[in-house]
Amino acid sequence: MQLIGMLDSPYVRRVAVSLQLLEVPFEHRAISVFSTFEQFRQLNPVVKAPSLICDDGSVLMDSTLILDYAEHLAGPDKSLMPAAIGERQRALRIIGLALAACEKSVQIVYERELRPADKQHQPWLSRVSGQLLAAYTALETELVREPLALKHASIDQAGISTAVAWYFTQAMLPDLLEAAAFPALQRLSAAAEALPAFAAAPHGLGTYQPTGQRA
Ligand SMILES: N[C@@H](CCC(=O)N[C@@H](CS)C(=O)NCC(=O)O)C(=O)O
Repeated sequence: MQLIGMLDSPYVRRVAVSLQLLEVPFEHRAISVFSTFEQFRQLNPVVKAPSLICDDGSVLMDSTLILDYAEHLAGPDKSLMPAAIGERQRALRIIGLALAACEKSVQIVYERELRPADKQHQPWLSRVSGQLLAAYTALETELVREPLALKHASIDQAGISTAVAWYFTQAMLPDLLEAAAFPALQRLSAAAEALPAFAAAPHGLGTYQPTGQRA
């Protein structure tokens, strides 16, 4: 199967990291929804990243739905989601916060980069920045209350999504949040980025290289 989209998208990156940990083989094609819009449109007319071209040619989109498919392909033994209801509830809360942080970060990036400077709407930026801060404040509180597992064999979807979101925001909007005020998120991010699955799919314009292959 093929994962379509750039690794500077947190949604594409959470899928690329997760597919590795689920041991679902895939080819990554770093096609941009912006600079290579037409090429992307040929693969998925809706032009949403990530898109997953399944082995039968069917095209899935939305990272969470792609991960649902990948989880079922991999089987319950490899799942990145906890089965016990209490742990699952916490994982879902954390993933929801991480996805909200991704969404708010992307909205700010689009507002800053796609809209002409004189058309930027400050009340909207303030609103979205406040929502972003709220999401990361809640994530920090969750991590302080109970740290997430961070080893290759134990990191789960909550850890992956949170680490990917935080790295993305820091990379794209370094002026927006005081990173030192989020020490638990900083620790999680540093540990996650050191894992082979993160290193093989680094944030940026590159292409995922299976571990052991030349980058
Ligand atoms: N909820 C979606 C969000 C995906 C998303 O918004 N991706 C962006 C790239 S970061 C995109 O496709 N942007 C182009 C567009 O929306 O037109 C997911 O989880 O995959």
